[in-house]
Amino acid sequence: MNYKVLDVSSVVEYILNIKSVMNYFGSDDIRAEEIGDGNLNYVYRLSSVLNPQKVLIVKQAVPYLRCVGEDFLLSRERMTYEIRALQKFYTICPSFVPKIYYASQEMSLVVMEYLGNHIIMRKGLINSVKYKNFSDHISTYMAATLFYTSSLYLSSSDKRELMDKFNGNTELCKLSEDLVFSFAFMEHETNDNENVKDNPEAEKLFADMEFKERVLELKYKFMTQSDALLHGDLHTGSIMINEKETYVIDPEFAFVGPFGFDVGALLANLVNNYIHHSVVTKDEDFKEWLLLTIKEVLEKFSAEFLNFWNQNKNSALLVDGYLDESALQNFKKRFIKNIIRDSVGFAGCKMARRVYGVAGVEEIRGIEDKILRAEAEKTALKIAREFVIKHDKIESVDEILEIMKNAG
Ligand code: ADP
Ligand code: SR1
Ligand code: MG
Repeated sequence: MNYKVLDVSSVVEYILNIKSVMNYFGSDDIRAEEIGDGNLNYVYRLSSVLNPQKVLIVKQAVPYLRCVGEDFLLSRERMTYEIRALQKFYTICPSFVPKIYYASQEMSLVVMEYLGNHIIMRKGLINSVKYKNFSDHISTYMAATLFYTSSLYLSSSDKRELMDKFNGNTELCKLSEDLVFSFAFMEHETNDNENVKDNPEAEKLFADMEFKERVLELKYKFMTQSDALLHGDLHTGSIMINEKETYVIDPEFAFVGPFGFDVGALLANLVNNYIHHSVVTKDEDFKEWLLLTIKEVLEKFSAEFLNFWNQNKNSALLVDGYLDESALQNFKKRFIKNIIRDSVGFAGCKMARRVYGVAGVEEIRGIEDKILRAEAEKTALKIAREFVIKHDKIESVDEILEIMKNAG
């Protein structure tokens, strides 16, 4: 079928002709509602009238950016990469990725499992909900997806084949290059200019050449370092969760990039939530939980990554027997420490871009009281700056937590 943008009625007509989906529903009494709340795409919840337990999600990319409007063109082929990434990550981590029922590149859509008992993690965190399995789940997800798509596991030809499959996601990579590393730190039409205007903190940020030079180094890493297949937008709005399970959705920004970028995105979003609770709820107990969670996520990620590496001896990088055991372990430890350092740097960029850039986060931009919002923004920029400037000297996770505690 030639591409067309679906709506609540045509999505049902479309789905009635898809055998794998109809097998799931078992009857044709399907109704749809649009539930998308993201920046880019349309998401439909399809359910059976007779059997309301039967529910699936249809997500379709449209040839523009939803949150800006039809004038901001963005190629719908981004869905091709979301499909490929969902499929790849599902083979690596089936318990953390929704099951796909059907996918069509032509229609730029995917039909997937409905996570009806889960909520977007950002919303839970804003309401001070603690998720006791989260650090275990997300550290396993990140260590496995990054390790098993890298040259530390794959052969040289398999790695290049993987890169070929994702190299075409150029528009979304460019969007991140612009939005995460550039526009939010200078005068730009896409910024939240109502807030930038006559704001001394914005002026200070835009004139901070020490910070901006270091951001440029991280941007260069993002553009050139092809370590592993990344989710590419791993914020807490891309995680659906409940007290037992954790799912990672929405990998349309997937590309082969630096190890630290996904870990950094997650860190940034947990820190932004910490700032929200420092400024708005003053919930010290929840802030403690966030600090502990950040520590656990980073330490468990490092341990799991090392564990996968120790279990898999041959790869494009290392030929078994090339280094003696003690040199090998030193090399691996230094390597993983550098991933954490890069993560801290990327986290700094990702936090700072949410302050004046086009897409804010609810924890900060959603604060209605102007004075409190300004306080949250100032704290975010303070932590972000330290993360960016100090990232390559970080020796332990505790130093990251100290930076957070000292700022807020
Ligand atoms: P976008 O690419 O526009 O950011 P998302 O993939 O983040 O779209 O989806 C937007 C929203 O749709 C999510 O925030 C979530 O509320 C809902 N959603 C997406 N996928 C699912 C799913 N598999 N199950 C339940 N809800 C989902
Ligand atoms: C205009 S698109 C803005 C942001 O939304 C996505 O979730 C990514 O974070 C992107 O940078
Ligand atoms: Mg999203």
